[in-house]
Amino acid sequence: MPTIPMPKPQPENSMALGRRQTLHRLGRLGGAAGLAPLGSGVLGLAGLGRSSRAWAAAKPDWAPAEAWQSLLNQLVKSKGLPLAWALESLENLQRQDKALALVNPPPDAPVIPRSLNRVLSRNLDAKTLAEGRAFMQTHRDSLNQASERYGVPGSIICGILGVETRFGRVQGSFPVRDTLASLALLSPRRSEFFSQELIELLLLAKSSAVDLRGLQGSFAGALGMPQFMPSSWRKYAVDFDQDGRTDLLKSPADAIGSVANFLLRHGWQRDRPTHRVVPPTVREALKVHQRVALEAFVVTRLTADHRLGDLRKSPLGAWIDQSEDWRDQSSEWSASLVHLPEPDRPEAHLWLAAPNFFAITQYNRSYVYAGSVLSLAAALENPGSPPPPRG
Ligand SMILES: [Ca+2]
Repeated sequence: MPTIPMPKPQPENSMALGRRQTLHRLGRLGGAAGLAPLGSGVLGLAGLGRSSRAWAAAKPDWAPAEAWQSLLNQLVKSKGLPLAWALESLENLQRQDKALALVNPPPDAPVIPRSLNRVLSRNLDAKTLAEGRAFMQTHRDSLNQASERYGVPGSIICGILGVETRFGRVQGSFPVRDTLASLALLSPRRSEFFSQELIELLLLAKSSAVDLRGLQGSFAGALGMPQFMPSSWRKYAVDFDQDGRTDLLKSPADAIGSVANFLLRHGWQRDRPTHRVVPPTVREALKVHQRVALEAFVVTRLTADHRLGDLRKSPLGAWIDQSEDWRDQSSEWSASLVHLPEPDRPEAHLWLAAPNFFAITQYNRSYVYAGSVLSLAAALENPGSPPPPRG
């Protein structure tokens, strides 16, 4: 997840934060009792003793006092963490102006229209394909084991790791703690989301060997080979090489198992197809009223909302059943049609999408993202295969 999940036009990021809460004894500075309630309009600095002075003194000079207090309140009151530990974890924060600018572009910044073709040309270049084939070869055993355990093919896992970080090579160079703190304390957009992710990061560091100080990631705080946000790391990462620690930064096996576990937990269905690209020739052969009839099966959300049985009765029915994979599926199974965007050609790409397509959109909430992952996966799975139809 190298990019901040953008909320429009598709639904908000739904990755729930980990609910696991650990109660700790309050630290020597007093903890929750030292923090004033939010919303009082008064920060309550006076008369609260050493703990208030400690958190006020620890505040970065660039952080608004109320946001700082809110963050500490969440850590200490909601999560039950020691104030002393929280302050130490947030010591010497450096404001990350570049991350703030990337998350909050100016209103007049040029908008780059989304384009499947452009994203495919970036993600299916010769270097990425060569790196991907080498990665698949080197980590064949882990990929096979993950496929066996979670039901997700190795090529799909590689598609995600390739699009996210070029198989771990490009993991981001933003200091994650300082980046999330800057976004939590200063970002006009989604500061609550980043606050929760910062808290998850601190909890992750507390419960594992992850060293906060040297940790680098994306401008939105995504981490490691699969670019998990801290909440996803805590919720879905697995120690797949069983060396006693879950390491998404350096262990390809852990990254492979964690991506597969994430997809399974977001609805991946073993041994089912993901999608089928509707070829332009098939669409061009349709009459106008048939094209209109297809629109009833097009979704803009992140779920397959139609019955395959109804799609079989649509003008695409014969084409769907040409595919053995699709012909074998029950009529009660779910599928829908999606348009993938191309500037000025809104209907350039039409894909038949199964629940597994939409599971990938839970990783990054975009049809273009899923299309890119699936196209890279297909290219890695079938070297020499023709490039995907470009609409
Ligand atoms: Ca491990």
